[in-house]
Amino acid sequence: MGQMTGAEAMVRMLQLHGVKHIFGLCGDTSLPFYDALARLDHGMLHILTRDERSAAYMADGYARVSRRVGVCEGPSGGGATYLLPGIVEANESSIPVLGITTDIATTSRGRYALTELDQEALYRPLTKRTEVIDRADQLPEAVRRAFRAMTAGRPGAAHLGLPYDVQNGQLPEASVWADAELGGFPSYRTSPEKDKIKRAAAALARARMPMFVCGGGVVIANAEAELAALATLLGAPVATTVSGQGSLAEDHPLCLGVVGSNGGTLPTREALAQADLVVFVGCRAGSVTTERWRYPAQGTPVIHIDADPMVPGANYRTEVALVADAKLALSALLMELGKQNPGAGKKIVSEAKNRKFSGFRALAVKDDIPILPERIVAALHEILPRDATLVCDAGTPCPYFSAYYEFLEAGRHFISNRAHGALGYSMAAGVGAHFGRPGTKTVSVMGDGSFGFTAGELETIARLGVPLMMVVLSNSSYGWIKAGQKTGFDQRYFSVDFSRTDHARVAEAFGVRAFKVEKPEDLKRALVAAAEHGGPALVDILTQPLQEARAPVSEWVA
Ligand SMILES: Cc1ncc(C[n+]2csc(CCOP(=O)(O)OP(=O)(O)O)c2C)c(N)n1
Repeated sequence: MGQMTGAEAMVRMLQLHGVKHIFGLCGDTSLPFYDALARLDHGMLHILTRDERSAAYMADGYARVSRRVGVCEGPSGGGATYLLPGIVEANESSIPVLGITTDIATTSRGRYALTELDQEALYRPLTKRTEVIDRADQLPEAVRRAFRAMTAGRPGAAHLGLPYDVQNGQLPEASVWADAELGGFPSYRTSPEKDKIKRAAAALARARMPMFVCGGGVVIANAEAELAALATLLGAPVATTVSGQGSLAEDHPLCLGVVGSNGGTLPTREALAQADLVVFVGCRAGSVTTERWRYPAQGTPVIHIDADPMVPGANYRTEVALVADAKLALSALLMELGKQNPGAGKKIVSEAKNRKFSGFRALAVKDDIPILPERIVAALHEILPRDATLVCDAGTPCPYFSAYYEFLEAGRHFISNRAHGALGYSMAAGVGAHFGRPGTKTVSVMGDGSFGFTAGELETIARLGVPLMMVVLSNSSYGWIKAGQKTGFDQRYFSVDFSRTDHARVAEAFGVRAFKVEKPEDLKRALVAAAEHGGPALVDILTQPLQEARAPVSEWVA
């Protein structure tokens, strides 16, 4: 019987699961794995990053747009700790990302080997599955388990540790097989219970004004068409969380847009208050979406659809919990409901949107210096194609683009790291999103705080010629926190300001085409030039500080 090494088997197992891209950074313990990648003909592209954190964020952005497992890798010790932030974000955001960390040899354990770390203990609370593989012959099963864990039920991240001697060990070729379908997600969809569908449908039919509040789970389950059909049947408005954007195209007459403390506005909150039945779909009803569990008001009748049984009932008393895949649950409700008289949802939506956008439009034409965020959002919306993907960091970008940038196509066109909102996500996640959906324009929007976390990846972007458009909203401060000090702590500004960096010059030094914009009249020209430039481009915009802006944020501490 033919044999292969553990390192070769890892390469083949990824290939058999349909992996096409691996984001990562080399290390001593990874040498056999890299050598197998170099020697074998596998059709996978390895994207060398400048920080494992970025590799994990790239895998995350990649998975979000491609519906395929994102794969990242790094070495033991610092590689394993640096990969972690992206793995945690993906896991909490229900995105399948596989983190592979190589490790010291099993025979060196406990002997103070350089970079030794209990990887399994580190990753266990933060992933759906973690396993440090002890013997080469256990590798194929461990990889299959990781792919099942990542893609079935509520999707999430997994970690595999690959010790040096396991990479060099032998195993039978025949044990190397995989179910290619597990390379995409969601796999193994579960149906809702029939009697619960009947009860939920009866409640929906009785309701005068049902409304949907959709989280990231609708797009993850690819349930956009079923949602649109059900909302239309009922005439029910569809609100979303920040991550739920793309559940319904925003020019749909029933799409209310984002609600909550980050990107929600008074008109959208008041519209939601008119619901006499709320259907949460793929949504955890967390602190941001519900403005700390106040909107919708406690006591509003709730139907909750979620793949994770721990979610329904966590935050609202639930009339019917449908623990199921969102696509299957929504289509079962559609079938059960049959014909209905649609309610007056369109009127509620159009009134709320008119109120919300009239305030926005008045600010979007102002000539203030520094440039207002409203003007930047409007200019980007005007010049970018309708299927562009925007990746937004925490700070100014997330609430502004959530509230005011209308995503006209359903599906994943907005990405933000909403589980932890760690700064420095968007540049790397934008690279991953580009590789996941190379035919469309990807734009990463970040504050200057975020830029500082991630600037090293400009080299990766330039080296690979990634046609990513980057926009830096520069206000020389950690603006979100400064705004919190303004509103909650009597303007006692403390340790939130830093000095101005010329981000355009930094980008140019890396070989990235760059533009600096200080005056509003120069804004659109620079954005068009960056968008039309075939390669990587960055636009550095001197932007109104967040604490002075009229940000669509109801609470700075969520
Ligand atoms: C890794 C990390 N550390 C700290 C924070 C807390 N935090 C949230 S927003 C913010 C300020 C963001 O500053 P910047 O990126 O410049 O954007 P701005 O708010 O100024 O638009 C900070 C420090 C965070 N989100 N992530």
